[in-house]
Amino acid sequence: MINFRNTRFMALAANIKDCPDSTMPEIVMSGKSNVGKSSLINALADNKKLARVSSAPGKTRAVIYFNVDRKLLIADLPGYGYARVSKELKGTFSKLADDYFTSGRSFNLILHLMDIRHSPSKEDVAMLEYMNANNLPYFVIFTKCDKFSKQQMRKRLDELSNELDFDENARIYAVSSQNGVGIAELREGINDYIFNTDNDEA
Ligand SMILES: Nc1nc2c(ncn2[C@@H]2O[C@H](COP(=O)(O)OP(=O)(O)O)[C@@H](O)[C@H]2O)c(=O)[nH]1
Ligand SMILES: [Mg+2]
Repeated sequence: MINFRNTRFMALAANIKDCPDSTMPEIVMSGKSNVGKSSLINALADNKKLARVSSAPGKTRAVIYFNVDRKLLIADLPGYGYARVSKELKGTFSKLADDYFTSGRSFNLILHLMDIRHSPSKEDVAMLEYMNANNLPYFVIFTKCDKFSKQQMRKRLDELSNELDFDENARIYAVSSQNGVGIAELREGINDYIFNTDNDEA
């Protein structure tokens, strides 16, 4: 099992060409500004000082890399990207995040975050379509679940699953970086997915 507590800042890349080469598996954080990407990295690592958490959306202008236990990279993308995901949405996105998915860089898994309280945005729907159409492996992470009771959360998850078109292989997680709900399950899910321990059981 990966020791997520052993997570360190690794590099910052303001340009797709500056992104470090790596031989390690890579996870990409996706989702609009303020959805809780940096907070989730901190929660996974159990280190509040690791990724900068901002209450002012859209501040991150670089891809920030974290090295997890020397076994895994996490790339924290700037806000929303993905202009090429949907032409009509062009202009509302950051070029750097867009480049990330279209430059041919390889990664193993996308964590696509959505706030459980909000209706999925056009960008969320476009991103899900894009990942489905391109067979990109992803987990859907609903964030800020501390805002709901368990019962509300279950109801909301049902609604969202009906509303959204998830790939049949995509796993769905409901988490809170604030009270820790779902974080241990997510660590385990990432570990199993990346290192295929699911397949070793047979
Ligand atoms: N209640 C609650 N607030 C959260 C949670 N995760 C993040 N936030 C808040 O949401 C805001 C944006 O978080 P941040 O991690 O910077 O989002 P990012 O822009 O996607 O990296 C901050 O004010 C966080 O404190 C959560 O699980 N619960
Ligand atoms: Mg952030």
